[in-house]
Amino acid sequence: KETQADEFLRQHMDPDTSKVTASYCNTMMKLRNVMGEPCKPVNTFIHEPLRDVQAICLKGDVPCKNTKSDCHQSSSKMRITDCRLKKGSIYPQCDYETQQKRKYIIVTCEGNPYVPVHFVGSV
Ligand code: T3P
Repeated sequence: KETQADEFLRQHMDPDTSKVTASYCNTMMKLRNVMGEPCKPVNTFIHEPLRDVQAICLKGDVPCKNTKSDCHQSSSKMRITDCRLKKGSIYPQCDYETQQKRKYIIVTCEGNPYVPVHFVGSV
């Protein structure tokens, strides 16, 4: 069974990509099997080394806006791509807009080792 940590890697990690094209999200959301029913409204891929993303869990405690465990914010801006579902897009034709950004990211972490399990957002 896929652990929450593995799910985070599948849905949110793409360290080896630096430049993305307009079709990136439509390709990646299918390739990584992030397409559920209904279409997932927003999903972020992180283009930084895994160790740098895992390190976020060890510092940078910030309050969570929801009920989830513990939130941690990166100490530097990270290269990310936000995939946003286009208006009117209906499953199974989940059509995504690709937006490259550099922002601080916020994750929740769990377990031992204490690793990212959910992407909370970017600021
Ligand atoms: P998951 O918990 O599987 O990582 O917040 C609900 C989901 O939306 C959550 O999925 C994370 C995802 N999400 C992003 O990937 N990027 C964002 O910027 C936001 C706000 C949510």
